[in-house]
Amino acid sequence: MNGRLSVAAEPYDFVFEPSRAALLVIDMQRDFVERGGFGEMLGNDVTPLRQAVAPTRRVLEAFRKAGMKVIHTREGHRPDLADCPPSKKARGRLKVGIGDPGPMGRVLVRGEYGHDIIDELKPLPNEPVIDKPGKGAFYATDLELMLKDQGIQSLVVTGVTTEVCIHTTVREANDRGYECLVLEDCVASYFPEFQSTAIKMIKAQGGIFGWVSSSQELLKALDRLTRS
Ligand code: TIU
Repeated sequence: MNGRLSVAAEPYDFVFEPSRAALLVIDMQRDFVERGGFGEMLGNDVTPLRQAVAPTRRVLEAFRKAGMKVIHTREGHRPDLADCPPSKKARGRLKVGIGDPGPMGRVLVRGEYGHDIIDELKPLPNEPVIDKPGKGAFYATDLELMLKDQGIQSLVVTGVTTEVCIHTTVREANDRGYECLVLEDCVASYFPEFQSTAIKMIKAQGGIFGWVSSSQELLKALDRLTRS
């Protein structure tokens, strides 16, 4: 795992050291990706999010095969909702909102079936899962400590949703000095127009927040690594 890898990306190639990189799989929870969860309670059709599952699984498997680090996140709250801002609970004036019983258990509450990660992307025991109360994965979590302790500098970012938790996390990471590669087919939005605009916003202005590539390009690079 020595030497740097280069992935064809926009606005230019993303170069990283595999031993100092991690795959971030953000919020691939039933609550966002399946019917009857928080995403649907917000008024969304969840089907566009399913498109990210298969490519993300291929990338996840490639990271595991290469012995590279993987970190998962889940958005949600303590059962007593003590870490849920009242403003967040009230937002949207939902009939069934955060903490209320839904078809997959209490909405966006840790320990409930809906809060957990979908079976296709189930974390392995050696892959940390960061429980986050906000949209960003750095806010009120130990993610930054974990990245520092493991010498991670580069993040390959996948998950949902592109303009909400992906953007917030990539912006937080960028401000902290991490380099982020967002895989366009491994992130998804409930809104097609937000998906394309959010992707453009990341790579515009010389890569103002990060780089954008595809699962295919990333897999090509990892293939070179595992063959060498
Ligand atoms: N609503 C929406 O698009 N997203 C979220 O509430 N959370 C995440 O993006 N994970």
